[in-house]
Amino acid sequence: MNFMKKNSLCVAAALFGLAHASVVVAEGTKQLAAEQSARPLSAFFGLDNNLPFGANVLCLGAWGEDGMPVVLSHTVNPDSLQAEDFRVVRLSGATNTPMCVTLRPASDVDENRTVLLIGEFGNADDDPPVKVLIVDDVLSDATDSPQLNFRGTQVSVIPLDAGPEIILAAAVPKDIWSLSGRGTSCPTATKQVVRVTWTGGVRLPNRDELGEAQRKLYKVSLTAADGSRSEVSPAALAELGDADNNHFLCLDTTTPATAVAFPAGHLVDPNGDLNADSKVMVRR
Ligand SMILES: [Ca+2]
Ligand SMILES: [Ca+2]
Ligand SMILES: [Ca+2]
Repeated sequence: MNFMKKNSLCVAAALFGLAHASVVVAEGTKQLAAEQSARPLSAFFGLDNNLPFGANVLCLGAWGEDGMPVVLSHTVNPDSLQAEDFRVVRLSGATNTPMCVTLRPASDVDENRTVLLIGEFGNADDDPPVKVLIVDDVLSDATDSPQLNFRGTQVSVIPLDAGPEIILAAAVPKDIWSLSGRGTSCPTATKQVVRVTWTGGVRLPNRDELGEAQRKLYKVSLTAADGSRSEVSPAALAELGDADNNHFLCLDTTTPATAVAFPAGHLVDPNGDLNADSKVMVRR
């Protein structure tokens, strides 16, 4: 595939946008640059030689392989995604191309930014993976902004024994959260929803789905129009039960959510490692 011509136009448009913004306000430029640069936010060595039998549904032969979710800065066009677009580099410098890549299980509408890499990427105790490179065209799917290409970007690998953390929180438009997806839905009285994306799938240490106690552990910062701040727990959690790395925080207030926090030590990744302390700003 060659998207270069189209992409160079997009880059030109993006540069023009940045130049314009820098004249208007320097701080805004920084924010715009951060928002516009397509890059992997995290690569999480979730399972080493241990993908369950059920993973064969995602990728034939996945049973017993390594699993590494990669969360991207932007949602992507699934048609631009191939295993050959990714290269995993081990500590020794040896490289592997994944056997498969898939947006499943995080494939509900608007979720398509977590790419699960499946294959053999080295072993934790002997030559672990240290870096993921995107070596060919992977394209963002937004229709209201220039198309971005992740080609040429890279990210360090979070080691196997590290716990999961929240890597992204974003406001979800009502026309998205009111759709029924594979997971549970927010109550009808909900006024605002924040999608929280973890570096990998999380469960309770007993493998159950999150419940009331964990709902209360989520802390959402609200910032009113007059600048005053307050903190609440979500009125409900949703997007549960679909085995992906996303949760919906269903809020019963219209005061904009500006940050989300979750304390360390309550949830585990598929390898059984407890979550790290997380606090992230909410993207709009
Ligand atoms: Ca989902
Ligand atoms: Ca391995
Ligand atoms: Ca989910």
